Amino acid sequence: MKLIKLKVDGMSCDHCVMAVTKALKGVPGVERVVEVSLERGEALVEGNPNLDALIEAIREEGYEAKPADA
Ligand SMILES: [Cu+2]
Repeated sequence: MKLIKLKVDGMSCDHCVMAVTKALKGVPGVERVVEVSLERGEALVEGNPNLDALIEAIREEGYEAKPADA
């Protein structure tokens, strides 16, 4: 189990936050979506998901994502 932080670009309202949260919850290996922050443009996920799968799930909702430390 680990924490994974992503930078998420393009979120502009609470609906975006909900869409990203729901997308992340649907990725295999995600135990918990700790936080999706509109203000910081970040998402924090706990579990053992594939990083590319997380990014792809966010892209499918129409937002851009990358690892926060990249
Ligand atoms: Cu929105």
